Amino acid sequence: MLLQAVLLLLLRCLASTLGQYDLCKSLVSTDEGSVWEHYACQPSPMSMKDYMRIKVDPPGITCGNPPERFCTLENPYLCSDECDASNPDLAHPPQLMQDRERNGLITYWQTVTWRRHPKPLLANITMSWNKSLELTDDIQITFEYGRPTIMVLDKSMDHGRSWQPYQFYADDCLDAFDMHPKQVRDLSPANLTRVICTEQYSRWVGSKNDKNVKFEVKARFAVFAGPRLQNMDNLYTRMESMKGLRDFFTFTNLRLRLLQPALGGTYIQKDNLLKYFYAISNIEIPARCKCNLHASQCLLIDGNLQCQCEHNTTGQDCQRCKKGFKAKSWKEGSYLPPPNGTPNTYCECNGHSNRCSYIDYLNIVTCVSCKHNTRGQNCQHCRLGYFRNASAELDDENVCIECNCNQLGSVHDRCNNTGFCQCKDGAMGAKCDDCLPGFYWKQGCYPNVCDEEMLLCQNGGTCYLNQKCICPPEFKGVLCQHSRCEAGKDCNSASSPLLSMATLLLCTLLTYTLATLTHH
Ligand SMILES: *[C@@H]1O[C@H](CO)[C@@H](O)[C@H](O)[C@H]1NC(C)=O
Ligand SMILES: *[C@@H]1O[C@H](CO)[C@@H](O)[C@H](O)[C@H]1NC(C)=O
Ligand SMILES: *[C@@H]1O[C@H](CO)[C@@H](O)[C@H](O)[C@H]1NC(C)=O
Ligand SMILES: *[C@@H]1O[C@H](CO)[C@@H](O)[C@H](O)[C@H]1NC(C)=O
Ligand SMILES: *[C@@H]1O[C@H](CO)[C@@H](O)[C@H](O)[C@H]1NC(C)=O
Ligand SMILES: *[C@@H]1O[C@H](CO)[C@@H](O)[C@H](O)[C@H]1NC(C)=O
Ligand SMILES: [Ca+2]
Repeated sequence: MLLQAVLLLLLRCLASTLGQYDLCKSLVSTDEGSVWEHYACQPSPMSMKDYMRIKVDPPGITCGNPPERFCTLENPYLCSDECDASNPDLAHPPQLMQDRERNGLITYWQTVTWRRHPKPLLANITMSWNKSLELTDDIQITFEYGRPTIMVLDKSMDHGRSWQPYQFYADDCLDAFDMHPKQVRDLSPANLTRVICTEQYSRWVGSKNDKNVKFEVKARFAVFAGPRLQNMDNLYTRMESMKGLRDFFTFTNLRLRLLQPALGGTYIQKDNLLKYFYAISNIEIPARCKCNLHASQCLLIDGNLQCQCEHNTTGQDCQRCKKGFKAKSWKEGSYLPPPNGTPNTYCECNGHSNRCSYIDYLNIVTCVSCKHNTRGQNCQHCRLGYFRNASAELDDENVCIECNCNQLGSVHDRCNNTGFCQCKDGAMGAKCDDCLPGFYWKQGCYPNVCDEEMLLCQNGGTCYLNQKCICPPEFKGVLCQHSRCEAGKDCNSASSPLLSMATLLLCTLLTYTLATLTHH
């Protein structure tokens, strides 16, 4: 009995040192045998510099091609240093920002010097992972030879399609960005996700004193979790209730925009521009893969980080249900209730809404603002004017397809479950944009006036687009069935050069005869 209690205690102890949300499931024994119990889970933090792809802009910004001399800010007359891209010992390529340094040897990427002053010296460093990540600690960028006096850290959450500023850095925020300087410790729970400009990492302190520029993550966590992050449950609870909070720490790409190099604490000295440049020896990005609380492992597969999804989810970020689980629909896991969270293996709104509302008088919970053209209590139907895509699962964004009924040919813009519209008389086809046999299309379907079968044009007339017979001059009528020269009618009025000489002669003779007869 005592042994069992000790064992249990040991297990609890182990679990708490492992940390929360490390396990997606565990086997527990019940009266009915062993069953899996599922929990919310997330992968451990990693050093993401090992997995990032770096791109430096503009091309030609990296020093050494052609080889060039540079000086230092502390001692402007010490200009012996040289950058030469063709010599491995003197080259400073971008990958030296993410290497693992050995034997205390600092390796760094370096740009050309500011010889083109007053044209600004600009450089962009774009870091991509092709994976959603969540920051777990401070981003730290280490600058050799002084930190920039003006720079911006940007982030993208959609693989570089759109970008937003993450933090502004300047030795004079008001001057550089027209923003009042702030520090992260000025932030309160209400404005924690505000984008600030800080002067903390841009002022000149001597190039050896402080080389680091940070994006503070721990200090932001501390606003909710306490100064030593002892109360992470509180942070996780806030992550659930403040949607923007989790997104604030999420990214797929980062970009450093270097706008002005270190100046050594004085004005720009135009007679020695070789001491102005950027040099970065390391970019530390502690983060974890975002797996929506459905994976505890994230592995490099074919060069890309991928969540090892549990809870019958799949996708790069475990953002979908596995095939064969379409009855259930995807939802991200929840940190709540602590300490194990909820895997949320079922969602009522099929992924088309993340809001539900309780309707008092009907006593039902219903989804609100169903997206992707869906409707219904569980967003399980298609909106009017749309029909169900048979090859898409219920939680697919493409689940509803527009009916696209032809406005002129159909009764209304709705269709049945296979996309067939309801046609007006004479119209046919799935979209009612075709006519039944015996009808012709002219902004709708109209019965044929003439055709090749029942309604033949007579007396050599030709049928024009089923709309009318084009009759020879001597015939008229809808089907050219009437002769213009029938007795008692004046066929001369239709005189035309096409009339044959013989007909003309005949008619003249006839008229003459008629005239003589009536004069009698
Ligand atoms: C850096 O990126 C920004 C935003 O895309 C762009 O406007 C700017 O021209 C880039 N600068 C350089 C030096 O490529
Ligand atoms: C990004 O990752 C996805 C899924 O892991 C993969 O299919 C795609 O090819 C990757 N793209 C690039 C450019 O590596
Ligand atoms: C955040 O709110 C606190 C207190 O409400 C205020 O003192 C601080 O200036 C605000 N910070 C920013 C960046 O707006
Ligand atoms: C995943 O599917 C398997 C097989 O149907 C099932 O036994 C298991 O309980 C499911 N897991 C979750 C978390 O729903
Ligand atoms: C139907 O759904 C499939 C699967 O998502 C998608 O590839 C296809 O484009 C959809 N069809 C239409 C017409 O939207
Ligand atoms: C939709 O209408 C078409 C044409 O009237 C019909 O053939 C089809 O069976 C209908 N489909 C359904 C699911 O009602
Ligand atoms: Ca390095």
